[in-house]
Amino acid sequence: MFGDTTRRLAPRAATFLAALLIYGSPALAHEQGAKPIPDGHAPAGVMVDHMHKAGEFMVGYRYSWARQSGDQLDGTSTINVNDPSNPLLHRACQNEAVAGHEHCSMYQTEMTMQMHMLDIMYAPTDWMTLMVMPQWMTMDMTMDTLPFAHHDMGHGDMDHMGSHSHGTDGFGDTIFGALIKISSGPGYSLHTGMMFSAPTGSTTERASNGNLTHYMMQLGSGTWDFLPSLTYNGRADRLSWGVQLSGIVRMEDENDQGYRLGDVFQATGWAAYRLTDWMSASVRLLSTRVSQIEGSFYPTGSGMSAPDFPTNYGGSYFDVGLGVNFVVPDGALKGHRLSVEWLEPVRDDVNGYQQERDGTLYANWSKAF
Ligand SMILES: [Cu+2]
Repeated sequence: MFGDTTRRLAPRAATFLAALLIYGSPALAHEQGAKPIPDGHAPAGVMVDHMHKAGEFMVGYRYSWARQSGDQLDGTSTINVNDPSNPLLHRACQNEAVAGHEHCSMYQTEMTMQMHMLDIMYAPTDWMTLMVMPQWMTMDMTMDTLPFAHHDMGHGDMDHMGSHSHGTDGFGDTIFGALIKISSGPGYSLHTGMMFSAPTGSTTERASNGNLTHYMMQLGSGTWDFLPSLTYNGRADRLSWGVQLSGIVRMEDENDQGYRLGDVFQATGWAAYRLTDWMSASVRLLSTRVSQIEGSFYPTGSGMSAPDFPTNYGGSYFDVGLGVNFVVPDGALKGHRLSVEWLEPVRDDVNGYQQERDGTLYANWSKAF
């Protein structure tokens, strides 16, 4: 029955799509006349940075890779794990609510987070652009036994556990909402982002022992989140610049697992110079503040390492970004954009005990129709 319907409708749908492609695209292609410029978009790591003209549609893909594999940090200072009195061993796993685990036995030696995001934009009018951004997350972590852990723990022969890796991957949270123009004129524009994040990412990822894994290895926040932003873009000839304030506000007290990730506040500013009609280079500064996790899913978490404790999350961070943007200015591939940016950590001031960051790579492709 459904087969029949499909057979009847499929040729019609194909004809309609072909007609849309043949007749529709010149009409939809607002950029046809004007040459697209590489710095028409912000550096790769900046989201919700630009709007579209009425009727324009954009499809984009965003990739990011971030790694922590540096020193173990206590605030801004480095911990020497080979010192038997180090706080990572003696204090990072202390939690008033938890009896029994006074010492950590494991510590994080590397964590990699990758994000694949679809970036779909459509502008029904000039003053509003709608966006949907589903994402896929992949996290990998390597842990090792803390030196001296076996001396004062009741957990058996810790020094035989050694290094081990674990990972999670799957759909992350889905971001959607609208960008609304506040003001624009020759050489500048100002808009606000009213975005939301739906908790489509899992918060029930488990470790091999069946317990829920670390908060940072879960694929989503588990809460409905509000992502407000304010973006200013300016340009004069070959130079362009921008400033963006953005945040993540958790709209629920806790998720199904009984905790809530910290709120996030970011301020970033950048400048880009158009070297040729197809390439621009950018410099960016980024300041990020992340609050501690509230609540806890302990004792479901294993509670043997710092990432199992809410107090070891968040902090304030400062990064410098270097990026390049490319666009195909004309020809068959006109309007295809590619941008790459590297964010180099300058300062980590962490809550509790965490591992130092190595940096973040962003790479985007997009095309507007
Ligand atoms: Cu766009």
